[in-house]
Amino acid sequence: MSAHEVVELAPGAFHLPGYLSPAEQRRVAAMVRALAAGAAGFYRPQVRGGGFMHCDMLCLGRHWNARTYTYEWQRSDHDGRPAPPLPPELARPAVSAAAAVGLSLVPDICLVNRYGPDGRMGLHQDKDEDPSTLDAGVPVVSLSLGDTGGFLLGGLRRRDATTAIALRSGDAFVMGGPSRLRYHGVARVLPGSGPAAVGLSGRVSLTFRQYALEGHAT
Ligand SMILES: O=C(O)CCC(=O)C(=O)O
Repeated sequence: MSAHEVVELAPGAFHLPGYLSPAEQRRVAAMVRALAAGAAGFYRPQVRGGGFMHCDMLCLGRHWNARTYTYEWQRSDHDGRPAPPLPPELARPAVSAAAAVGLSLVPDICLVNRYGPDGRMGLHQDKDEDPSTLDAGVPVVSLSLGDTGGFLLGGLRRRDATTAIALRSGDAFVMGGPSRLRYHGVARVLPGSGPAAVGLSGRVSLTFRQYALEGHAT
């Protein structure tokens, strides 16, 4: 039984408000700042149609190509640099958040999203991982830092109704099991709402994923 507050919004969809302590938020934020200052930092992905996403991204472990919607080792849609490795100590709280709701995640990918005051992300499914993990309902776990994000949780069809959830600095969100392929997005960011001590401007979300089950695709 988890000592943390857990709100189950649907089978397999869990909001864990305040999952990261203020000290943990500062630790994760410091790691994000260090990664952002590295050779392969944040960039603004350009999507298939030529438009740009409304957030910056930094992919760890594997790179998510915004033009092909596939994972790859190099940032071939940006600067060709290899995706930096995912540090296990960054992934640790995502593993424990999944365990807190009875799910198992061995993350090898983290997409770090950085939203400015006008940042948002349209409704989408996270379905570019290997079918072995999608079929098994291996969760995607997000950690939120900085400004509050207006997160939208939808259903399994794009047209399904959505529920709005405020994701505040320190919150974790888990989508696994029958909710693994739910549509979701970020409608808006509340500028200036985050704790200054975290030391990040805007909102940063870290979404941890497992590409494949052991023995499946490489
Ligand atoms: O920023 C968030 O909370 C959600 C990010 C997201 O939907 C994604 O990375 O697929």
